Amino acid sequence: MTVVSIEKQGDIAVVTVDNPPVNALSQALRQGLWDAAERLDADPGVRAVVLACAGRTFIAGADVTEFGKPPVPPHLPDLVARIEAAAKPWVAAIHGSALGGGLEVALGCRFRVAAAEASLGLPEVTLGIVPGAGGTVRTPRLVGVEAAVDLVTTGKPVRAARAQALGLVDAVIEGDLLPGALAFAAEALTRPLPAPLSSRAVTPPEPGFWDRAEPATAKAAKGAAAPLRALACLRKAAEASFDQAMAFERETFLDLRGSTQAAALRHVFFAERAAPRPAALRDVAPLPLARVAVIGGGTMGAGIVAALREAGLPVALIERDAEAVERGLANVASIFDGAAKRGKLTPERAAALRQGVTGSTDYATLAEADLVIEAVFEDIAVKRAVFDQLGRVCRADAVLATNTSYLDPRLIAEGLANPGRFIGLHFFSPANVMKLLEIVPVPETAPRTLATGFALARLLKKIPVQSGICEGFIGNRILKRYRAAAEALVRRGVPIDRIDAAMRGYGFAMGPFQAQDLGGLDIAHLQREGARAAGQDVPETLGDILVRAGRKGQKTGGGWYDYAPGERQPQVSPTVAALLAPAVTPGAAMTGPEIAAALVAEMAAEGRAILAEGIAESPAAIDLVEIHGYGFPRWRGGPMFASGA
Ligand code: T1G
Ligand code: NAD
Repeated sequence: MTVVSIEKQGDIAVVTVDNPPVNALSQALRQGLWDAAERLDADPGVRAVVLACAGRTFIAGADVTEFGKPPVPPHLPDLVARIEAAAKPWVAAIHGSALGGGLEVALGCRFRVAAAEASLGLPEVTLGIVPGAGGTVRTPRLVGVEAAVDLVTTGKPVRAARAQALGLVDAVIEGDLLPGALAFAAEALTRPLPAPLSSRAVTPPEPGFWDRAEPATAKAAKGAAAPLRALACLRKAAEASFDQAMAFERETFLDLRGSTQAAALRHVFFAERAAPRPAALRDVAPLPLARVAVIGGGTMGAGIVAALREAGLPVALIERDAEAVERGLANVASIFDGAAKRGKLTPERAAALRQGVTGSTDYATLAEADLVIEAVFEDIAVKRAVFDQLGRVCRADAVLATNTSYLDPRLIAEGLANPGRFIGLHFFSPANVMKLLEIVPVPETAPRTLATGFALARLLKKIPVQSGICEGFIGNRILKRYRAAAEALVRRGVPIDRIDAAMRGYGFAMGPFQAQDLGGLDIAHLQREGARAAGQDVPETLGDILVRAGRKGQKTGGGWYDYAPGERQPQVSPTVAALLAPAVTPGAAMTGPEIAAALVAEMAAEGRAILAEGIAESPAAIDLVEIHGYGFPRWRGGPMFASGA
């Protein structure tokens, strides 16, 4: 296959890259571009070159699948230098995404123009590396140090309009890109050419800039190594020569490429891209989703409504009585209004989102719904009554989903007519924020219903993971083991705050006890009490002792910690120490890393049991659950990756 083709439009050559799916810079593509530069330099009939891409995007970066392998020439930095040194000016015509090596190739071009929908970025730090082909050296020469630091250390792409404001692109083309780029090239030839980026100087940043940028970058990185290493490259670019900075960037790139963090982040990258489209469902068409409904407007229901609205769907919200309808609508409104207050939404957008929700108590309004998601009380009788009604009013092919956390979906579906339409869709709180969606089919679930669950995840931009049926599904089952293991350490005398600090040190935003204080200890306690009442042998936990003493978490002013009124800062609690003393044998001395290693090993052990039972399909699926549902540090790759599974 020809990945690079050349076509002449008068005295301007168009170099077209066609390397599906995302025009990644494979060896063949690098060679093809190199050869094109040679050929066009030698062609006296060519005065300028437009570099464009076929398919859905400009060059999306280096080929991530080549990262583990020895690099084969032409190396990307040499290719970028070759294009920059071309005798005729190159104009990058960018649509879709110009990311990583793709943007670096564009920086080798003398000009960059972009379609209005295009985005440009250097996401390398999200893969545990730094740009490896001049991104840290040329970017500050084009847009200044401050903007370059922002682009490179966060890895966040920018849209064309913002890119133009920064100076990253020379023009935004409205209408067809290629004719616009050709016109731009023709016009550029009438003026003196700007200097190539490698021969431009870097404007030094304000005094004290680096002293502020270093701690800010370290804080935002939360333990990931690449952002600070990228910052060091940018500093080198600002303080040393172009060649010295290029050498420093290359050295940093090669060093990080082989690192455990980079391997972990690549693992997550591929797992996330594979998750939305499981191979088993490749030939199964999902049900188109236009009319959706949510039953129950509490914490979860309101969050699910918000997520559906943000994806552009009008939503019907059903509650049990008129008062509950009002409360449910108010819950939804407060999500949007809160986002507007924090500046995340304009007030107009918040109003439009609110207006797309219709509240009702009448199931008859659901006759034409394509999808109904139930989020009522976690009570089997209540849920069954809901599905009994849904079964009677909804279309036989409408997808009927439960958001249950712990109930057996098979029992909820019992007696439902056309059970092929039933499925578990387990959202995480807050449902409009958390990326994870556990998809739980019952034995009767039809492939089309399952495919619709995955389609919904894509629509909501969530990461779907299929789970088999067991208590707590994948995520909450591992959470239970993790919490039990943390309690076991407390029983051996490891201080509660030391355990939380160890997990924060590992990269979690919060330790297990802090997190329980935030969410409340009572829900899990009630669940254990329920099991005990049903005759199961559930041993007394330390959490039970605290709840019995009225300590349910922050909402009661104390749980595992004390909280000053109105404060969220946990304080070590002498009361808790006294309450738990009879259950604690002092003595165990563990370092933070030992604590974290022990607890992550417990998560992975539960993960292995889950795999052995066929509940999860792969170790990567479990890693996605932990990263997107429970705050496991992404750069550690998840508990299975971290434990070598
Ligand atoms: N390399 C190899 N395969 C890639 C790839 C890449 N860079 N990017 C995507 N794919 C595959 C992906 O696995 C999937 O495969 C298919 O393409 C479609 O992807 C030297 C070192 C461009 C915005 O980080 O952000 O350059 O499942 O489903 O939703 O400094 O892909 O079909 O088999 O995501 O339309 C920097 C990552 C690399 C870009 C398109 N570049 N990609 O989104 O499709 S580091 C990136 C994306 C670098 C240099 C450094 C997105 C996209 P399959 P998709 P999409
Ligand atoms: P909640 O108590 O905040 O909300 C439940 C809502 O359901 C209430 O507004 C109630 O009025 C309504 N409701 C009760 N019976 C109804 C009926 N017959 N018809 C219509 N509405 C009815 O509870 P929640 O935390 O939102 O949990 C809802 C479901 O989501 C539960 O199954 C729970 O296990 C699950 N879940 C909760 C979380 C979480 O973190 N809270 C996370 C994932 C899943």
